[in-house]
Amino acid sequence: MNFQYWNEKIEKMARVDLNALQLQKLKTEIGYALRTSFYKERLIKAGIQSPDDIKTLDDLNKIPFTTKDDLRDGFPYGFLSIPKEEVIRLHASSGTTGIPTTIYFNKDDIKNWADYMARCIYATGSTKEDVFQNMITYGLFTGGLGFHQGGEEVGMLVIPAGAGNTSRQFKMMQDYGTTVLHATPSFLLHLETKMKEAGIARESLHLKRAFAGAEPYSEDTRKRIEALLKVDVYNSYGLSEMNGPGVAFECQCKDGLHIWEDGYIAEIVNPDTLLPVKNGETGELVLTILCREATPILRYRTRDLTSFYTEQCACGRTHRRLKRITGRSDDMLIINGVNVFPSQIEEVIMGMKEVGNNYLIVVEKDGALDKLIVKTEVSEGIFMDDSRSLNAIKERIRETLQASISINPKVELHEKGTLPVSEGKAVRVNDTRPKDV
Ligand code: DLL
Repeated sequence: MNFQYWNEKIEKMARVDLNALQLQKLKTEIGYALRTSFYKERLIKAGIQSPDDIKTLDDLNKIPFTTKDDLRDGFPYGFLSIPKEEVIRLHASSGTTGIPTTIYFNKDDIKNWADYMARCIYATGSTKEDVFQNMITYGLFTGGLGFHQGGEEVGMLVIPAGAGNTSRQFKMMQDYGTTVLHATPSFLLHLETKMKEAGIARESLHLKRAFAGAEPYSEDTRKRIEALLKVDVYNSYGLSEMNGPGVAFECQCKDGLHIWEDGYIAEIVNPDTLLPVKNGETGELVLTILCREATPILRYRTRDLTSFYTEQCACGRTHRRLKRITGRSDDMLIINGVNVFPSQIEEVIMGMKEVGNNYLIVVEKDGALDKLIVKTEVSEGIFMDDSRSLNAIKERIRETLQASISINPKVELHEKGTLPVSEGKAVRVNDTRPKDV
């Protein structure tokens, strides 16, 4: 394979040099943090009065973790480290509480973010020759503008298509000769369903690759999208608190996501003890940003569960790779006492050829007990009036799920294209149990 690097010197930097660079940038970031009302108090309490109190990377351990609640408590300006007139943009995510987590950027912060995004896009083999259709929400959500700037930085022709409206998306792909797509994995699957419905021949399109992220998905889902749309799919990870997309991305090897360690310090901890896990073990990802001045965030608990690969990647990049995010420490379902992650269910069903492109997990109370219902669409060629084969399929899905998650679910089959599709991130779980139980 012919690998290409956006910034070869940094991407292939020796570990000692990378660590030295991290230390230097961490000290700078501590300087920014000491200017914010939130961290000033926290850091001084932790014995850090100035950047010089950080002597080695291990001194990071002196700094308390930051949580989403802290960011909300600091709303609106508790984390701002520069005068307001230096701020040129904000992004925000609202979540369920109504108080938005708001991240501010100055000019250099936006430049840095675009540069990391360009690094990600270029690592997939994309170049200025590509036509890039960015089919994700623009606005306060970081996915739209984040990828947009990165694509422009690479020099691609960027189409700011936004999310939804599949027929318009197909028209743009045909009119402009789109070669690269960006969307959530659930939207890419939906697109394939709609493409068949609209009678659009794959050969009439010029697609080569797709970037898919912003929500968890399994390796089988990747393979499915690749087979259906005939594109290479690259996993993209990020979160608004750390700019948005551009934190970690797959290279052409498609085997784990390189986390850009000159921009982020990554730790993986046990979510209960908050102590580091052994290298290669799964735990919660904790991130410290090293590439933003306006809103420094130190040791942020992402809640995302992952692990580090222990070996270096074949592409020659030295920045460590994260395994596909399997879920969040706060999205685990407890069903009659058994723990299950939605990603485990997806992993089973997306590997079954009878299952179509969309599914929904419902959890209900059935008397005193919990009931798990897995609703899936059936794949093409399976007819809803053939009750004998439908029953056999249901039984096969039920048995396979039970063997894997130790819960006996009820399985419901739905016709292709009939389960709800959301424009943004897919809503995969509907837990209707009363919250106080
Ligand atoms: O989703 C930023 C983004 C936009 C990433 C576009 C990639 C592409 P938030 O809305 O703040 O930001 O959501 C962040 O989404 O903590 C994960 O739980 C989840 N997530 C993001 N990417 C992935 C991925 C954007 N590739 C939250 N795999 C994160 C699994 C992901 N989960």
